[in-house]
Amino acid sequence: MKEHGRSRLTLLLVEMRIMSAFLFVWCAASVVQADETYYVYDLGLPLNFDYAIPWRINNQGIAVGYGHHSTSHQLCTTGVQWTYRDTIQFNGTPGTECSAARGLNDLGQIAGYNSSLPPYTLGKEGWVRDNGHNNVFRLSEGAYTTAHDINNAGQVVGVADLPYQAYAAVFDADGIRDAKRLPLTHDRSSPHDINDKGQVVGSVLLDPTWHSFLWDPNSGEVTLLESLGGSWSEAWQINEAGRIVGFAETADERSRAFVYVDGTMIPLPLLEGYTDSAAIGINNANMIVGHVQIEDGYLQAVAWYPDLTILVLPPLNELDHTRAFGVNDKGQIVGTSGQHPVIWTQIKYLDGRRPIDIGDLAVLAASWGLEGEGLPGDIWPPGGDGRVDIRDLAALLQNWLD
Ligand SMILES: [Ca+2]
Ligand SMILES: [Ca+2]
Ligand SMILES: [Ca+2]
Repeated sequence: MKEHGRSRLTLLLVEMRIMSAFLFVWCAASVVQADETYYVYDLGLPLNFDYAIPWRINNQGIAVGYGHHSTSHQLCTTGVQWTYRDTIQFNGTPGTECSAARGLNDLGQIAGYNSSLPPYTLGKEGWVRDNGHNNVFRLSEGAYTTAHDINNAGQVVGVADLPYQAYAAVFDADGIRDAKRLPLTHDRSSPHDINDKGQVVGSVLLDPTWHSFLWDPNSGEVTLLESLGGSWSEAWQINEAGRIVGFAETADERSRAFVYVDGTMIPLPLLEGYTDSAAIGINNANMIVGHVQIEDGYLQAVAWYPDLTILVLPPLNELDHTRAFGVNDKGQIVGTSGQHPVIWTQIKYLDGRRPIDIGDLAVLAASWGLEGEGLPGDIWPPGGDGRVDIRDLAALLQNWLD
């Protein structure tokens, strides 16, 4: 009976999800251009990985994140970089075999860290990968150090020392210098993002809950963000206009995605039937990505447009949990579908009509094997690579009858 009850519950959840997807399509039809759609594309699990998470994507379409190798300790991850052609794994140094890549800039410099196997006796060391070389550093001799993000001016943010303190420093040919620490008395803190103006956002543990902070390391000014009527909040990314996204507690103790605009916390809309949400990424077009969740259950990746309308991002496989983490200025989104790293990209229907079908295949086939600029079938990688080949066909087929 129990089994039966559970499967009925699962069925109900599935039905709820399908219904909300329907509701969405119906509601959003007026705001999403008919000739545009979001494709989902599998970035590929590195060999022998159980899962992989692409966390951020830059304007060149390079994504970085981390995953778990099946033979590693369960708490040990490996940093990964994806381009449209291949993946690179970042191996740690002796004694710090685990790694993660967390942020990158448009020059292709990547911020990350290595860590030892639990119980972390050797702690962590930060690195900036520049021109294929990992420049490993600790902020002070022997100190626990991580790197979480790097901006286009080479400013790095991370956590250093014990207890964990947020820092901002400059990375250049001489390594890491001019480190500044978050000027607050607190138990621990973690910065998550820095923009090109040098503004830093993250979370700080105070009395005794987490609060979002906005910090300008140059002036030393710190602003604490409110929650959404509850007690805690976490800030995850800031764009060049100073808009901040994250999630915060509501008065009814739920987690809710927010965008902070000119000093005001704005809760982002939920989908019908969902109780919780989180916003993790924002680009300079004010597009926001994250997920909505049914209480302790279904995770659905979404994007919020600047007018706060909500777009459901399609899964690789029906019923996959999906999450979105990063979005670049071209609107390319990275996240996960099930255990797989994915990219969502907006491209046009080749034949001008939904769905992706034989009409689109015919357009692609007409330019098959050709090379040149602006070929109609050149849909992959996003923006085209001047060739219509098997990779373009694969991108089309993965979204057949979308
Ligand atoms: Ca950044
Ligand atoms: Ca079509
Ligand atoms: Ca192509």
